[in-house]
Amino acid sequence: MRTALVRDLSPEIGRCELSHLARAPIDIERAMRQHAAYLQALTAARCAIEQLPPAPDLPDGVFVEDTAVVLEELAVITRPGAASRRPETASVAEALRRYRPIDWIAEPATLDGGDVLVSGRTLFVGLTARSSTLGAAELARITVSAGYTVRTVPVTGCLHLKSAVTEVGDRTLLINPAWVDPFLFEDYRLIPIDPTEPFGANALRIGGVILYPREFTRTAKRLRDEGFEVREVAAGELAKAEGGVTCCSLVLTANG
Ligand code: CIR
Repeated sequence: MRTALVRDLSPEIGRCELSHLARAPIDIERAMRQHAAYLQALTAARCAIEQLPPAPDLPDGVFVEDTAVVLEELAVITRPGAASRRPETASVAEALRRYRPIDWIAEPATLDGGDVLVSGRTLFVGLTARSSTLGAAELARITVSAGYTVRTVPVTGCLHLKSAVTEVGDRTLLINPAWVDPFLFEDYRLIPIDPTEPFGANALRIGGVILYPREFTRTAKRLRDEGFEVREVAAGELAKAEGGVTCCSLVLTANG
């Protein structure tokens, strides 16, 4: 059984951070319905849902992925690149310390969980406006004794590394080659997104199941043709806040 840490949507989501999208009005009722359906999809994928304390004053608090990197042996609490998001981490640390020893990315380094792609013992870290080389170095310092290697990856055109590439199967990545260089992952099997669906590289793998945004039908077909079990979720409202399907949960298993 897995546990998914999640947080309810803030009524202030309309004031979220935005980097690559123009601000578009978010229908809060619709966003809440979609978030509830996402939680149901997590439950159907055999995750027990654990709610973090509501944080109505933190517009981006629903995007819990950015606040921590959860590994088998420990959890690393991040120092988000956007100052407005730093108050999100304390409650996540409180929750995670019941599951793992925790450590912290120290000032002045910055790191967003959305920039950390965990693949076995390799931690790919996207270098973005949110995550610094110091952040990658901090992550390396904290995790080296547990046997992890950090590899930094330049990212262009999107918010986070995991906007551009996510792991959908063992040694298999779903990738938008316009935003991250595929040659950096040459020892992986790569599935490119359909070029008409640039935001389609963010998929949430839970065991043998892929939770995936409903609107990216062409890339979903590619995944299904490759043999993956794709479960569609409606994620359009939070996409206006630059959130994808990985962003709204921190999934823990007994083994990592
Ligand atoms: C932000 O800009 O920080 C939020 N509006 C969106 C964060 C999305 N998180 C993620 O991709 N891991």
